[in-house]
Amino acid sequence: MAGLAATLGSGAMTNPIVDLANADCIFAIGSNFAENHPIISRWVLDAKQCGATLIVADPRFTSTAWSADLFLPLLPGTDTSLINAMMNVIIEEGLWNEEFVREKVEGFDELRDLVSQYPPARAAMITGVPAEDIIKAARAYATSEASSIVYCMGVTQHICGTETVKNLANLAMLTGQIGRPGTGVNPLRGQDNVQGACDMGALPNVFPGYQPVTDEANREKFARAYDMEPEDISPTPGLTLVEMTRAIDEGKLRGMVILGENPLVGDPNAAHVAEAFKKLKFLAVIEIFPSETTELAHVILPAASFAEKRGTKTATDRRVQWLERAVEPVGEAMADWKIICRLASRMGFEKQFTYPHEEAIFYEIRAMTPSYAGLSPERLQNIPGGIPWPCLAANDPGTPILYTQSFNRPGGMGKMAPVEYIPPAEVTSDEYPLVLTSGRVTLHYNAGAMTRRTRSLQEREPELFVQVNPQTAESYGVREQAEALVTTRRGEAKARVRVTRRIPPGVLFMPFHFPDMNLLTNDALDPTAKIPEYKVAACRIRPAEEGDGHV
Ligand SMILES: Nc1nc2c(c(=O)[nH]1)N[C@H]1C(S)=C(S)[C@@H](COP(=O)(O)OP(=O)(O)OC[C@H]3O[C@@H](n4cnc5c(=O)[nH]c(N)nc54)[C@H](O)[C@@H]3O)O[C@H]1N2
Ligand SMILES: Nc1nc2c(c(=O)[nH]1)N[C@H]1C(S)=C(S)[C@@H](COP(=O)(O)OP(=O)(O)OC[C@H]3O[C@@H](n4cnc5c(=O)[nH]c(N)nc54)[C@H](O)[C@@H]3O)O[C@H]1N2
Ligand SMILES: [Mo]
Repeated sequence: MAGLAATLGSGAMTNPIVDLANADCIFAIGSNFAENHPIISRWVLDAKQCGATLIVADPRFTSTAWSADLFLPLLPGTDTSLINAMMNVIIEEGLWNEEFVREKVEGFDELRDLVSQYPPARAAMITGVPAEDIIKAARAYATSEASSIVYCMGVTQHICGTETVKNLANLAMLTGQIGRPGTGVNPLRGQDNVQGACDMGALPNVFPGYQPVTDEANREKFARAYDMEPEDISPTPGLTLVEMTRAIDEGKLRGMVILGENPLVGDPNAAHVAEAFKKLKFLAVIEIFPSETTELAHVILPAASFAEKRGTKTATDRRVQWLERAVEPVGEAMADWKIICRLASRMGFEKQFTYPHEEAIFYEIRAMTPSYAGLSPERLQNIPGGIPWPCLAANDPGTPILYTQSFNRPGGMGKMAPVEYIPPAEVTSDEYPLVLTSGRVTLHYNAGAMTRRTRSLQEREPELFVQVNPQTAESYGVREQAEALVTTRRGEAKARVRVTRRIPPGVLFMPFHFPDMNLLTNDALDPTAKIPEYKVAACRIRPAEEGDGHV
C-alpha cells in the first residue's frame, strides 16, 4: 500500500479482477495465483485463450509459471534489477509512452538516469535471467494494446518490498499501461477481507479511509464523531506486528488482544516470537479454533466463523460486498464485532459501542470513510457482486478502474520514483551457502490453524517439506523423501525432502503452513511498510540425524 500510495495515490488494485480477461499481456511477478488465487487465475486463463501473452517472474517453476509464455526464473530478492532492465530496454528502444508521461507523470528524468545504469546484461548477472528474455519481456509488456501487472508476496516480503512496488508503478506509468481496461497495477490481497480491514484503519497509522492520525484535523473530526476530546486521541502512530513483538521483549508492551492471527506460527523468527509472547502479563485471543497462539493465552474468547456472521467484506479489487449469515453461531461463539463491543463497554466506552445491528456499523463507516460515502447496506444488499470504492454519492456506481483521468495525488500527477537495487538483508556465506525462500501450497491456508485440522487436506499434505534442486541435493547429500535439517542464523527445522527441477540450484523453498518453518525466517523489516523479509534467508541443509527433533 505504501508503494502504490506514494506513486499512484491509492494502495489497491487499479482494475477489477474480471478485467484481467481484457489484457493482451499479463506480467505476473511474485505471484503464484494458480495455487493461491485460483479464482483470479481463471480470468488470466480467459485472457490467454484470447491470445494474451503471460509473463511470469518467480524463482520457482510454479503451477502459474507452467502456463506462462515467457518464464523469468529470477533469484529471490532481485526483482528491482529485473524491472529496471525492462525499463532500460523500453526507453532505449523508444517503446515508452511519451505523451502519457509528459501529461500525467512527474520524475521521468530521474528515472531515465537511474535505469540507464541497468542494461539487460548487468541485470542478467544480478537476477540470473538471460538478457534476451528480459528484452523479450520488456517488448511484450510495452507494445501490447493493454498490459496488466499482477504481483503478490514474492515482491513485497523483502526489505525492499515498498521500493519494488514503486518500481512496478514506474513501469506501468512509463508505458501508459494504466487507467484503461486490461491494464493497471494489481496487488492480489491475501484474505477475503484484508482490503476491507485496511480500509477500516486496521493499521497503526491511519483512521478509516487512510486518514493519517498525525493530522490534527483528522483527530478533531474523529474525536467529535465519537464524543471524545481531540487530546484523547494519540497523534503518534502505533506499532506494526513485528515491532510489537520487539516491544514485548523490551518490556514496553505488557498486554495484548489478538483477533484472528496466529503469530506463533505466522511471524518471522518464531523462536523469538514465542519467547517474547511468554513475557506478556496478559494475553486474550479471539479465535474460532485453538491454535499455537491460544496455548499462551490467559483468556480465549470464542468467535463466530465467517458463515455465522453478516455484514460487508471488501474484496481485493475494492468491491464492497454484503454477505448474509448462513448458519447460527455455535455454542458461546459470537461475532467478532460483538466481542469488541463488549470489551470496549467494559473499558468505559458504552456510549460509542452500542450498535443494534450490522447495518448501524455500516452507517458509521459511511460517515467516516470518504471513499465509502455513497454506499449503504440497502444498496449493497441488492447488488450481489458489490460496488467498488471510491463511491462518493448515493447515485455513484462506484469506480471499477482507477486513474482513468488522473492520479490520486496533488495536481493529479503520478510520481515516478527511481529505485536502486539493494541486496537482501542476508546474503549467502560459507556457513550458510543456500538461499531459503518460503510461501504457500494450495492445500493449506497460512499458519494452518484451520487447514491442519482438516483430515482430507492433511492426508495429502501432511508435513513440512523442503524443495531442493537435484544438483543441490547431490552436493549436500540429501535424498528424495528422506528427512533433512535446514538451518539458518535463527534456528533449525526438520523437513521432508522433495527433489525437483522446479527450483534452481542453490535455492530452497518451504511452506510456512507448519509450525517449524518460521523458526528459520529473517525478521529484518522493510523500513517503510515494516513487512518482514520472509522471502530470503541464508541457510544450509544436511540429512537429518537421530535427535534432530521431529517433522
Ligand atoms: N491455498 C492458499 N491460498 C492462499 C493462501 C494460503 O495460505 N493458501 N494465503 C493467502 C494470503 S494471506 C496471501 S498474502 C496470498 C499470497 O499469495 P502469493 O504471493 O502468490 O504466495 P506465496 O507462495 O507466498 O508467494 C508467491 C510466489 O513468490 C515466489 N517468490 C519467492 N521469492 C521471490 C522473489 O524474490 N521474487 C519473486 N518475483 N518471486 C518470489 C515464490 O516462489 C512463490 O511462488 O495467498 C492467499 N491465498
Ligand atoms: N515464512 C512465511 N511466513 C509468512 C508468510 C510467508 O509467505 N512466508 N506470509 C505472511 C502472510 S502474507 C500472512 S497474511 C500471515 C498470515 O498469518 P496469520 O494471520 O497468523 O495466519 P492465519 O492462519 O490466516 O490466521 C488466522 C487465524 O484466524 C482464525 N480465524 C478464522 N476466521 C476467524 C474469524 O472469523 N474470527 C476470528 N476471531 N478468528 C478467525 C483462524 O482460526 C486462524 O488461527 O503469515 C505471514 N507469514
Ligand atoms: Mo497475506
